[in-house]
Amino acid sequence: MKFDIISVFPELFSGVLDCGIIRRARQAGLVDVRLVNLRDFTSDRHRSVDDRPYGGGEGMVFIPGPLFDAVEFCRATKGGENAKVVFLTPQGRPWTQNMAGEFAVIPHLILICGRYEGVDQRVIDYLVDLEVSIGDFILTGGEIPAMALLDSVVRLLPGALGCGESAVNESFSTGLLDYPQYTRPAEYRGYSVPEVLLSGDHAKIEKWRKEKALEKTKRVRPELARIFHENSSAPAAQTGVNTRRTQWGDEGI
Ligand code: 4GX
Repeated sequence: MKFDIISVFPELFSGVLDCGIIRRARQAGLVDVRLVNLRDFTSDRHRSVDDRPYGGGEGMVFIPGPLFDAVEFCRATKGGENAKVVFLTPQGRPWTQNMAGEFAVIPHLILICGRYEGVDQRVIDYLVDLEVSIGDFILTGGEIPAMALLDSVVRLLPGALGCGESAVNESFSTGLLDYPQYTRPAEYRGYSVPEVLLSGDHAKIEKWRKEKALEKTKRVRPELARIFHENSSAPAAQTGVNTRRTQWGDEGI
């Protein structure tokens, strides 16, 4: 899988690209990430990427020229004609684990990281396939959202996780939050591990974990617990990553 990331701060990505599972996936050739500096596609003396908004108002907006040229450059690479262009923005579709599963089968993604007050609407209308939001809060730019998207997709690529790491049996694959985990020592500063986990009774352990997961989900994410209950009357709905109906509706890729 290939990612092109368009940003005015490509250096922000070195941490996530050069550590852990993403580094290993890159070394194994599972993913190829190219950082594209938007300023390389400017045409004036000051290398400007932004200008003041028509109609007035606070702040600056990314001008269309460098973004159109940068995306055309990314597409010009062999196989890139069909790349999907994603813009990270609080106005986007909320990112989910299901979307990560659907993105993991797309051969080439181009991620556009904006700054300031946003980008010229023509970029969104004529260049971007899908706007994605990583949550209802405002960051200083789209780089951290792009990292979150990249990270959640790369770990789903076949072979990206090691033997001990599995993407199948975790939160959201069950539709619930995770049950609590414990490891040694069995007692630490007087705090002990729940007795049932030391019992060796696997049926009892499984029942306890389900109860804990449901209890936690009800407390922290009541809306998830409701969906879980609706789905458990139709069990086919909860199978795992990348098996569910698309959530992109008419914005579908
Ligand atoms: N999930 N940001 C985009 C620039 C911007 C401002 C206004 C469009 C309109 C974000 C998020 C996010 C910060 C990325 C502002 N673009 N992106 N940037 N939350 O906060 O995705």
